[in-house]
Parts: sequence; C-alpha cells; structure tokens
Amino acid sequence: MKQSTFMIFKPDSIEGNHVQPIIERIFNAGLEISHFKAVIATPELIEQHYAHIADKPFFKAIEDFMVKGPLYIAILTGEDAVNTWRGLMGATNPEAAEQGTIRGDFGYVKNGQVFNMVHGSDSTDNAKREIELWYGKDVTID
Ligand code: IDP
Ligand code: MG
Repeated sequence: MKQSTFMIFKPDSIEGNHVQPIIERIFNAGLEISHFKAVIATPELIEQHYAHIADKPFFKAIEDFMVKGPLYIAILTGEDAVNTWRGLMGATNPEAAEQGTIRGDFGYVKNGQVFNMVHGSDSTDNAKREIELWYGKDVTID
C-alpha cells in the first residue's frame, strides 16, 4: 500500500558525507522524497520525538548530539514506505545491522555511543505523529 514515513539525516550522516549515497538508496528502492529541509532542533523537540527513550541513561548524549548542528528531515512516500525505509536503514545497533543496510555500512559505535546515521518512523501511526511534530499542521499525509 502506498504510504508515507518520516526520516531524519542525523548529524553523523551529514558530517560523514553519507547523504548522497543514502539518497541514492532511497530512490533505488522506489521511494519519493518530499518536504526535504534542514532544521536546527531544540532539546524540547528531541525530547518529544524520542519520548520513548527520554528516561534512558544514554538519552542525554543523544539529545546533545541531535541539537548540535543541522539535521535534514524529509518525508518518504511509496509502496509500504514505513517498512521499506526501516529495511534500508537496518538494525538500531550498527554492530548488529546487516551489511548492505545504511546502518550496517555507515554506522559505528564509539565510546559506547551509537552513531546510526538515520531515523525512520517505526509505524504509520508514528509517521503521522512525527510529521505533525516536525512540520506542523500544514503538512498532512494520507
Ligand atoms: P530506532 O532508531 O532503530 O527506531 P529506537 O529504539 O527508537 O531505535 O531508539 C532511538 C535511538 O536511540 C536510536 O536510533 C539510537 O540512536 C538510540 N539508542 C537506542 N537504543 C540505544 C542503546 O541501547 N544504546 C545507545 N543508543 C541507543
Ligand atoms: Mg525508533
């Protein structure tokens, strides 16, 4: 089913010059990219986005990392977009992510911190929630 999902190029993908190869993978998977823009996130926005991990010991490092520079955000649309994008991303832990996935190929763990390059919504409900959170009411998806 054609659907939309939300993605973030985290600072590690931008600083590591991985944005272009990641975009190529997105197009090659048949997904369309829209509403692409650079944003500087506030700690409050990151806390809302990552509400499910806000109480974890590793959260402060993630929050600092996500607000330190621009993020690129976008909406991906296409067949089964949520799972298609999660499949391209690979597992959360780059050391467990398969080769050929974005996190498996570009991600790494350094001093216990996970650098996994990209975010993707994990369900259509969360895609809707995250798109509203990051873009406001003026952008809606089906
Ligand atoms: P996801 O990004 O694959 O959806 P989530 O469980 O939603 O994974 O966690 C959000 C983010 O929090 C991850 O992408 C990663 O940056 C970080 N994270 C999750 N679990 C851990 C962990 O056990 N150690 C360090 N960082 C983690
Ligand atoms: Mg998640």
